[in-house]
Amino acid sequence: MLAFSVDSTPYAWPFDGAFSPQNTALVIIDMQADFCGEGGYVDTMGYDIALTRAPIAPIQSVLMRMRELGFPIIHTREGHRPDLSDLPANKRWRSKRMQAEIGSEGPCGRILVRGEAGWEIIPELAPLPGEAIIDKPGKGSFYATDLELILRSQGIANLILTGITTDVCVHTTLREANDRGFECLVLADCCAATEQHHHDAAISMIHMQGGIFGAVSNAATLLDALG
Ligand code: C5J
Repeated sequence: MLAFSVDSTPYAWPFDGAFSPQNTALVIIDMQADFCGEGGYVDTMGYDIALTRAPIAPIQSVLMRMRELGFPIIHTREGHRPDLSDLPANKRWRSKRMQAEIGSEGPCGRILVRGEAGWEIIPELAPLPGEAIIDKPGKGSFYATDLELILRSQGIANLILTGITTDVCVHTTLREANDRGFECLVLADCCAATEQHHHDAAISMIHMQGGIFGAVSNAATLLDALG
Protein backbone atom coordinates (compact mmCIF):
# COMPACT_ATOMS: atom_id res chain seq x y z
CA MET A 1 0.00 0.00 0.00
CA LEU A 2 1.23 3.52 -0.83
CA ALA A 3 2.02 5.57 2.28
CA PHE A 4 3.42 9.09 2.50
CA SER A 5 4.29 11.85 4.91
CA VAL A 6 5.08 15.42 4.04
CA ASP A 7 7.38 18.18 5.28
CA SER A 8 5.16 20.80 6.82
CA THR A 9 5.00 23.26 9.68
CA PRO A 10 4.72 23.24 12.65
CA TYR A 11 4.93 19.42 12.47
CA ALA A 12 5.46 16.71 9.87
CA TRP A 13 2.01 15.78 8.60
CA PRO A 14 0.06 13.71 9.40
CA PHE A 15 0.47 13.52 13.16
CA ASP A 16 0.35 9.72 13.15
CA GLY A 17 3.09 9.30 10.57
CA ALA A 18 1.64 8.38 7.19
CA PHE A 19 -1.22 9.01 4.80
CA SER A 20 -2.48 7.09 1.80
CA PRO A 21 -5.19 7.22 -0.87
CA GLN A 22 -7.23 4.95 1.41
CA ASN A 23 -7.53 7.46 4.24
CA THR A 24 -6.87 10.89 2.70
CA ALA A 25 -8.86 13.19 0.43
CA LEU A 26 -7.93 16.31 -1.51
CA VAL A 27 -10.53 19.02 -0.92
CA ILE A 28 -10.76 21.89 -3.41
CA ILE A 29 -12.87 24.68 -1.99
CA ASP A 30 -15.01 27.07 -4.05
CA MET A 31 -12.82 27.45 -7.15
CA GLN A 32 -15.84 29.03 -8.83
CA ALA A 33 -16.01 31.87 -11.32
CA ASP A 34 -17.81 33.93 -8.66
CA PHE A 35 -14.64 33.88 -6.55
CA CYS A 36 -11.91 34.05 -9.18
CA GLY A 37 -13.47 34.83 -12.56
CA GLU A 38 -13.96 38.07 -14.44
CA GLY A 39 -17.37 39.53 -13.70
CA GLY A 40 -17.93 37.17 -10.74
CA TYR A 41 -18.93 38.06 -7.19
CA VAL A 42 -15.41 38.89 -5.93
CA ASP A 43 -14.61 40.90 -9.06
CA THR A 44 -17.91 42.78 -8.77
CA MET A 45 -17.09 43.72 -5.18
CA GLY A 46 -13.93 45.39 -6.48
CA TYR A 47 -11.26 42.97 -5.31
CA ASP A 48 -8.26 42.04 -7.43
CA ILE A 49 -8.94 38.59 -8.86
CA ALA A 50 -5.25 38.16 -9.68
CA LEU A 51 -4.97 37.17 -6.00
CA THR A 52 -7.72 34.56 -6.06
CA ARG A 53 -6.52 33.20 -9.42
CA ALA A 54 -2.96 32.65 -8.20
CA PRO A 55 -3.68 29.18 -6.70
CA ILE A 56 -5.15 27.78 -9.93
CA ALA A 57 -1.85 26.44 -11.34
CA PRO A 58 -0.55 24.99 -8.05
CA ILE A 59 -3.90 23.28 -7.41
CA GLN A 60 -3.86 21.86 -10.95
CA SER A 61 -0.46 20.26 -10.33
CA VAL A 62 -1.55 18.68 -7.04
CA LEU A 63 -4.90 17.60 -8.47
CA MET A 64 -3.28 15.87 -11.43
CA ARG A 65 -0.85 13.89 -9.27
CA MET A 66 -3.39 12.97 -6.61
CA ARG A 67 -5.80 11.79 -9.31
CA GLU A 68 -3.04 9.61 -10.79
CA LEU A 69 -2.40 8.06 -7.37
CA GLY A 70 -6.08 7.37 -6.77
CA PHE A 71 -6.76 9.79 -3.91
CA PRO A 72 -10.43 10.75 -3.49
CA ILE A 73 -11.05 14.29 -4.77
CA ILE A 74 -13.77 16.48 -3.29
CA HIS A 75 -14.89 19.80 -4.78
CA THR A 76 -17.10 22.34 -3.03
CA ARG A 77 -19.27 25.15 -4.35
CA GLU A 78 -20.82 27.97 -2.35
CA GLY A 79 -24.22 28.99 -3.65
CA HIS A 80 -27.92 29.37 -3.03
CA ARG A 81 -31.15 27.99 -4.38
CA PRO A 82 -32.66 30.05 -7.22
CA ASP A 83 -35.57 31.06 -4.95
CA LEU A 84 -33.01 32.20 -2.33
CA SER A 85 -34.91 30.32 0.38
CA ASP A 86 -31.55 29.24 1.89
CA LEU A 87 -30.02 32.73 1.86
CA PRO A 88 -29.88 34.34 5.32
CA ALA A 89 -31.18 37.91 5.27
CA ASN A 90 -27.98 39.28 6.80
CA LYS A 91 -25.78 37.60 4.18
CA ARG A 92 -27.91 39.12 1.42
CA TRP A 93 -27.91 42.55 3.08
CA ARG A 94 -24.12 42.57 3.47
CA SER A 95 -23.55 41.62 -0.18
CA LYS A 96 -25.91 44.42 -1.27
CA ARG A 97 -23.80 46.92 0.66
CA MET A 98 -20.89 45.84 -1.60
CA GLN A 99 -22.94 46.43 -4.79
CA ALA A 100 -22.88 42.65 -5.39
CA GLU A 101 -26.19 41.49 -3.95
CA ILE A 102 -26.43 37.71 -3.89
CA GLY A 103 -29.24 36.66 -6.22
CA SER A 104 -29.03 39.79 -8.37
CA GLU A 105 -28.12 39.71 -12.06
CA GLY A 106 -24.42 40.22 -12.81
CA PRO A 107 -22.10 39.67 -15.77
CA CYS A 108 -21.89 35.92 -14.92
CA GLY A 109 -25.61 35.48 -14.26
CA ARG A 110 -27.28 35.70 -10.85
CA ILE A 111 -24.60 36.12 -8.19
CA LEU A 112 -23.87 32.97 -6.13
CA VAL A 113 -26.99 31.20 -7.38
CA ARG A 114 -26.81 27.50 -8.16
CA GLY A 115 -26.87 26.73 -11.86
CA GLU A 116 -25.59 30.15 -12.96
CA ALA A 117 -22.33 30.62 -14.89
CA GLY A 118 -20.61 32.40 -11.99
CA TRP A 119 -21.39 29.57 -9.61
CA GLU A 120 -19.69 26.94 -11.79
CA ILE A 121 -16.25 25.58 -10.92
CA ILE A 122 -13.71 27.09 -13.33
CA PRO A 123 -12.84 24.89 -16.34
CA GLU A 124 -9.17 24.59 -15.29
CA LEU A 125 -10.27 22.63 -12.21
CA ALA A 126 -13.43 21.00 -13.50
CA PRO A 127 -14.46 17.90 -11.53
CA LEU A 128 -14.21 14.54 -13.28
CA PRO A 129 -17.14 12.09 -13.23
CA GLY A 130 -17.11 10.24 -9.92
CA GLU A 131 -15.53 13.07 -7.90
CA ALA A 132 -17.75 14.32 -5.11
CA ILE A 133 -19.14 17.83 -5.35
CA ILE A 134 -20.44 19.40 -2.15
CA ASP A 135 -22.94 22.23 -2.53
CA LYS A 136 -22.93 24.43 0.52
CA PRO A 137 -24.97 27.49 1.44
CA GLY A 138 -22.39 28.81 3.91
CA LYS A 139 -18.70 29.22 4.42
CA GLY A 140 -17.96 25.88 6.04
CA SER A 141 -18.10 22.75 3.89
CA PHE A 142 -19.65 20.69 6.72
CA TYR A 143 -22.56 22.98 7.58
CA ALA A 144 -25.82 21.85 5.94
CA THR A 145 -24.06 19.33 3.67
CA ASP A 146 -23.38 15.58 3.55
CA LEU A 147 -19.58 16.00 3.51
CA GLU A 148 -19.00 14.34 6.89
CA LEU A 149 -21.15 11.35 5.94
CA ILE A 150 -19.21 10.93 2.69
CA LEU A 151 -15.83 11.14 4.44
CA ARG A 152 -16.76 8.75 7.27
CA SER A 153 -18.30 6.27 4.83
CA GLN A 154 -15.05 6.15 2.86
CA GLY A 155 -12.81 5.88 5.93
CA ILE A 156 -11.20 9.27 5.31
CA ALA A 157 -9.28 10.59 8.33
CA ASN A 158 -6.99 13.14 6.66
CA LEU A 159 -7.86 16.17 4.54
CA ILE A 160 -5.56 18.15 2.28
CA LEU A 161 -7.24 21.55 1.93
CA THR A 162 -6.91 23.93 -1.02
CA GLY A 163 -9.04 26.66 -2.58
CA ILE A 164 -10.43 30.08 -1.89
CA THR A 165 -10.66 32.07 0.20
CA THR A 166 -8.04 31.18 2.80
CA ASP A 167 -9.51 33.38 5.52
CA VAL A 168 -13.18 32.57 4.91
CA CYS A 169 -14.29 29.27 3.38
CA VAL A 170 -10.98 27.43 3.72
CA HIS A 171 -10.53 28.47 7.35
CA THR A 172 -14.13 27.76 8.29
CA THR A 173 -13.87 24.30 6.71
CA LEU A 174 -10.52 23.71 8.41
CA ARG A 175 -11.98 24.57 11.80
CA GLU A 176 -15.11 22.46 11.26
CA ALA A 177 -12.96 19.51 10.13
CA ASN A 178 -10.51 19.88 13.01
CA ASP A 179 -13.32 19.88 15.58
CA ARG A 180 -14.61 16.66 14.03
CA GLY A 181 -11.21 14.99 14.46
CA PHE A 182 -10.04 15.14 10.85
CA GLU A 183 -6.29 15.67 10.47
CA CYS A 184 -5.83 18.67 8.14
CA LEU A 185 -3.02 19.93 5.95
CA VAL A 186 -3.39 23.33 4.25
CA LEU A 187 -1.33 23.96 1.11
CA ALA A 188 -0.54 27.67 1.42
CA ASP A 189 0.14 28.37 -2.26
CA CYS A 190 -2.99 26.45 -3.25
CA CYS A 191 -5.09 28.97 -1.32
CA ALA A 192 -5.63 32.72 -1.58
CA ALA A 193 -7.67 35.52 -0.05
CA THR A 194 -9.09 38.77 -1.38
CA GLU A 195 -6.40 40.61 0.60
CA GLN A 196 -2.87 39.24 0.92
CA HIS A 197 -2.49 40.14 4.60
CA HIS A 198 -5.62 38.15 5.42
CA HIS A 199 -4.17 35.11 3.64
CA ASP A 200 -0.90 35.52 5.53
CA ALA A 201 -2.67 35.87 8.88
CA ALA A 202 -4.90 32.86 8.20
CA ILE A 203 -1.90 30.69 7.38
CA SER A 204 0.02 32.00 10.37
CA MET A 205 -2.86 31.16 12.76
CA ILE A 206 -2.70 27.48 11.87
CA HIS A 207 0.73 27.38 13.52
CA MET A 208 -0.52 28.54 16.95
CA GLN A 209 -0.32 26.20 19.93
CA GLY A 210 1.67 23.54 18.12
CA GLY A 211 -0.62 23.46 15.08
CA ILE A 212 -3.99 24.21 16.58
CA PHE A 213 -5.91 23.37 13.38
CA GLY A 214 -3.35 21.14 11.65
CA ALA A 215 -0.26 21.81 9.55
CA VAL A 216 0.83 23.88 6.54
CA SER A 217 2.82 22.91 3.46
CA ASN A 218 2.86 23.84 -0.24
CA ALA A 219 2.28 22.21 -3.62
CA ALA A 220 5.93 21.50 -4.51
CA THR A 221 6.67 19.90 -1.14
CA LEU A 222 3.62 17.70 -1.35
CA LEU A 223 4.46 16.67 -4.92
CA ASP A 224 7.95 15.81 -3.77
CA ALA A 225 6.52 13.62 -1.02
CA LEU A 226 4.17 11.94 -3.51
CA GLY A 227 7.14 11.04 -5.75
C1 C5J B 1 -16.51 34.05 0.56
C2 C5J B 1 -15.43 31.93 0.15
N1 C5J B 1 -15.36 34.69 0.76
N2 C5J B 1 -15.47 30.91 -0.70
N3 C5J B 1 -16.53 32.74 0.23
O1 C5J B 1 -17.55 34.65 0.65
O2 C5J B 1 -14.44 32.17 0.81
